[in-house]
Amino acid sequence: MKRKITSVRAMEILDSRGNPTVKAFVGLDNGITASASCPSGASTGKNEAVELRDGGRSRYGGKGVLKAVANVNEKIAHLLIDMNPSRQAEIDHLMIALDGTPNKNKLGANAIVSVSMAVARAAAQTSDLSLYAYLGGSVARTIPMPMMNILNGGKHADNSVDFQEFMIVPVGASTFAEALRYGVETFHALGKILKRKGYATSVGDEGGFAPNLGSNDEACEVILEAIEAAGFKPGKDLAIALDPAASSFYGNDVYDLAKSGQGKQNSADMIAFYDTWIRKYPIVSIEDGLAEDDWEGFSKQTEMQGDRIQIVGDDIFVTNTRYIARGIQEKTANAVLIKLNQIGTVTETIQAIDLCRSAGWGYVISHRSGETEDTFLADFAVAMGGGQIKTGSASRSERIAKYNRLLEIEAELGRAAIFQNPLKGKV
Ligand code: 2PG
Ligand code: MG
Repeated sequence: MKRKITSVRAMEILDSRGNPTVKAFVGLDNGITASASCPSGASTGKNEAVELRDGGRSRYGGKGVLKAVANVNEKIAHLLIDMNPSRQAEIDHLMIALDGTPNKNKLGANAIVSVSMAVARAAAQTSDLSLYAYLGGSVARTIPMPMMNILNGGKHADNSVDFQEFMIVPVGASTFAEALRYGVETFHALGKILKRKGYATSVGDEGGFAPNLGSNDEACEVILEAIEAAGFKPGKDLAIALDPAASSFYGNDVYDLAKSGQGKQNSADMIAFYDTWIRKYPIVSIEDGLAEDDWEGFSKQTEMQGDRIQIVGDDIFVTNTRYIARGIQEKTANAVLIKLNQIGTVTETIQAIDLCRSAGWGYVISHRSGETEDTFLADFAVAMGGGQIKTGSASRSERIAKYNRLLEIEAELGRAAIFQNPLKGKV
């Protein structure tokens, strides 16, 4: 029997940084109501779809989202009432057309994406399918390899580390549950090492430690020490992935490593710097090693290092087929970071992933630094089958919620679950 949407509404809730965000609810004529919440970035790409905030100073320092909430309640709701919730692409395109701008600045990508995700959930529930099976089909069964950000710097932490994310990738594990345990044990070992060295063990926005280290190199050194202290072999059991988020320390053609005091560098210096690190440390993936405007630098890095490691574009592609298509043409990278709220609908996000697949590129499904308890991401990663997810460290419930959901999915799939290292040959 065909189902109909009977209600669409939204409310203002808080994200993991205590900033307002949108939660949308979609109700159906069979009594099912599903909800979804929008995450929020700190190191945002300049071409991302617009997160509509109220401005002014009277509420939440201007960060309120009541305008976006009103857009759901007063505009989007009328548009979607009586529609069949399984018509995801049509629903998303109706919202895109109602907004009418190239970057969703009228209704707000935060309004649109929350509804888009809630529609998918409502349709899944009404079909009696898990979200991953609804979006990925009944053969979706690849559990993603986690990239766990156990040391935070850049814009995500008030410390002396320029690079935003130092992640561990449990490449030697044979199941997701085992991979998670490798990561968690290494995270705890890292905590003990930092404490012994007299560093702070408070955590950053994504749940990784945020110590005031002497240099960016020291971050890799302490992680290697932690991998060994936890009883694992660096490069064999756990590898390293980086997200320097270089747009955040780039300006006037210069990369300024100001937080660590390592000075100003040009694009070629940065590539040479990564080259040294790739030789020295078991690095399998570098995301945004260069800035979003440095297309030439990105291509150069891919040419020089793309056969040895995964080169991921985040700020430069913003999950947008327009920029990914240019990237494929110019050989800018060999993988894309995928964030639903960067583009604003489930349909467009899947289009971006399809483009990656057609080019033979990798894709990593990613959280934002500001998250909620919503676990949509975990199901989405399994549905898309790319085998990679980035969803933070081994602390902070908004990160752990996604890992716990992946544990559940792996258990639900039982013997059918596939877990493998998508970065084989990169260490
Ligand atoms: C990134 C993300 C997530 P933010 O740069 O990849 O880790 O950070 O959400 O702040 O853009
Ligand atoms: Mg990034």
